[in-house]
Amino acid sequence: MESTLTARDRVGVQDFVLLENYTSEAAFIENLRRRFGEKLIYTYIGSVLVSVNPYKDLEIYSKAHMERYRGVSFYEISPHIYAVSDNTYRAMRTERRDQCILISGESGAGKTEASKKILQYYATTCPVTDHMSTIRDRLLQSNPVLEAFGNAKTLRNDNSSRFGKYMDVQFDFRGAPIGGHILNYLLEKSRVVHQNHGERNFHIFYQLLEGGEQDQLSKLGLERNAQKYHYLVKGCCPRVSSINDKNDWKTVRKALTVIGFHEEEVEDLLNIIASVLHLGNTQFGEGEDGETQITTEPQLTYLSKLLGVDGPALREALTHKKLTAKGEEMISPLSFEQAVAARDALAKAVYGRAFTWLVAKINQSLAFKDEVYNSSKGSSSVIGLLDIYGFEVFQHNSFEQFCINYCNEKLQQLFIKLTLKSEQEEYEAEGITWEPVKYFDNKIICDLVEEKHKGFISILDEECLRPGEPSDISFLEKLEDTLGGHAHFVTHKLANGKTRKAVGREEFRLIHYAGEVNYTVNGFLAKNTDLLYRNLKEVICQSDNQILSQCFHREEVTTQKRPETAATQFKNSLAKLIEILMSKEPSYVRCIKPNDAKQSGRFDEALVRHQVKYLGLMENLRVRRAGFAYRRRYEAFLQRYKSLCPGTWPNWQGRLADGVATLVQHLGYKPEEYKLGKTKIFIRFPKTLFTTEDALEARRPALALTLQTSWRGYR
Ligand code: AD9
Ligand code: MG
Repeated sequence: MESTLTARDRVGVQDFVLLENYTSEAAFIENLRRRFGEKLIYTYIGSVLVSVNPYKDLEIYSKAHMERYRGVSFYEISPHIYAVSDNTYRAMRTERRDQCILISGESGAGKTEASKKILQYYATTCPVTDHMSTIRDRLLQSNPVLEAFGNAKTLRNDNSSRFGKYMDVQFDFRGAPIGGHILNYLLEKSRVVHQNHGERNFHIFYQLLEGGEQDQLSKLGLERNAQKYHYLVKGCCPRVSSINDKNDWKTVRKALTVIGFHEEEVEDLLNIIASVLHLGNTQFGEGEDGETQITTEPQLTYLSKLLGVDGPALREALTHKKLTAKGEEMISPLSFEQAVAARDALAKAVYGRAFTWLVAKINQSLAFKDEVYNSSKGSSSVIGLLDIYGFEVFQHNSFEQFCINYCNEKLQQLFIKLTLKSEQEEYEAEGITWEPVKYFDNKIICDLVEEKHKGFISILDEECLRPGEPSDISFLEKLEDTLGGHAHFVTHKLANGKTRKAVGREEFRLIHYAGEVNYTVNGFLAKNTDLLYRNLKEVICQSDNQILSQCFHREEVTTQKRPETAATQFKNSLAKLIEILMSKEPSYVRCIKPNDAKQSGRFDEALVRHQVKYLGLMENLRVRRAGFAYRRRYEAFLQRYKSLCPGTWPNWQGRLADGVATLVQHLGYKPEEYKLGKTKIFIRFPKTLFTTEDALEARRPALALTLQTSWRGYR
């Protein structure tokens, strides 16, 4: 293998663990900045990969690059997403333990790109047979489909994932991919009916309009012009220079075929997409008696055809609601605003459920088929990839940010627990005394949100279900009553009766592990109940559209049971996710966005500093450095330094541990500088290692430079 080491690779330290001044945030950021300046976007904290989005193609993802990382240890080669992919894969194979790679970072930091690169690495480097190539192709092709339906152009990212995603890739005993499964989290449904200025709806709408064939569009009653559709122009941004909707449509159509969608299913799916657009163009006005009525007849005709429902029933359901009072059903007309809200709720529900259906359908096609892979029964392992929204703080933060930040609290807790656990386990396995590390345990914030009866979500649910007239403000008051005085919950009211200016009257503030966030309480109740009028549901339940009839069940309208609220659903799905992750061995990729302008070569220090904080990287480094800065297996250590000691040169014949002991005694290591475990040497300070490296270079300058290791990169 050729040497991968050049002078450029030696910029800064390749592993933050070897920073002299490891508690200094400034030194941390300076190291990132210097490396970024040399297009070295990857740096480790131990085995955690920190990645800075380069916003340009660095040509470091070719097949040749992949080959270079196969079977090579972290310390032998410069940091890369392929190193993490490969190490995880090898750990899965050799230890026969399920793995997961957790990718985090704020919007636009490069999470989705990272997850795609990992998947491509496996698709390219793992062995496959004919059967398996189908699964491999489907795994790869699930991405464009999910991105079309679940991603959108936002101010922060032209291809922003508007849902969280966890994907299991299943491998057989030979290490070949044989199946997959996707879990999706909290799609941002509100985008279907509204987009902020400069943002778009989900890609699929624009793709269909740009790329769909003319007769197809005619059948759907659509015009090839996004400007005509209210739901597509709220953000005044139907076109994006970095996006080619027409080409993307072709990719998505092909991907749907590869995944195994039938033509009828694709047709049903497109009918739903088109019906959302027609819903957006459905207008209401006042009839002669002042009642709300639909004023756009052609839309209604298309809607009943595309949704496969009875026209008059749909008309009535869009303008009336059904109430049950004292056991009797009553029909009452909707006001103009209520009708608009009912229409939007229907669009969101139909789209949201179609997305869930899509994921289920992809899962069916990725499912591990026992009868095909009979031989590998019972011996498969899994690598899970988590690409989920990072911590978010905007000018205005609402229910969505609350859920996202709560999710990040849970993941941070898992991260701390697992990092500490693996440190502790390693020390114990090596027979070295475990030195407890002090850290901030954010369990207190997780409890604040999710505790039964007195936690945030319980209070929210209670208020949503309360008879009478619950409102966002009454909810805020309840929060104050129950959580006031909690160290991590603050409102505008101060204990002395005065007002805290930094928090508005309709806001509350949570002190997250990553910082303080003010949330506007407006909309919390509505978003949590996610209400769709019962009579609209009844109409859709009878749909001829196969997808809709699978998504809307009759029991929903007949049962007295209230559906789970959005927050509780999210809480439960997060609990399941944490359980899944806990059962696997984790690796981490922490993504950082270098600037807000999506520009290459620009490193905005203040912005990066924020993210270093939100990602808890300093804490991570502190925990990793608390004991020993560096550890290395005996054979690797001996192999590298044996030439520095006559007693170990040219070959040590005895026990490895004795060889290392002889070597470090000769090098003059002091007892407090290192410890010898069962299979590894632990070095407390980076300086010790640097001195040894200097000795090596002084002795064999030419040789040291040609060794394909990254040790020299640590300076
Ligand atoms: V969001 O939370 O879904 O809004 P992500 O997923 O973190 O966000 P994404 O991976 O979509 O961000 O990256 C944003 C853009 O940055 C991509 O569309 C690329 O243009 C760019 N990017 C990200 N990573 C790389 C990379 N390794 N090399 C080159 C990259 N460009
Ligand atoms: Mg993404």
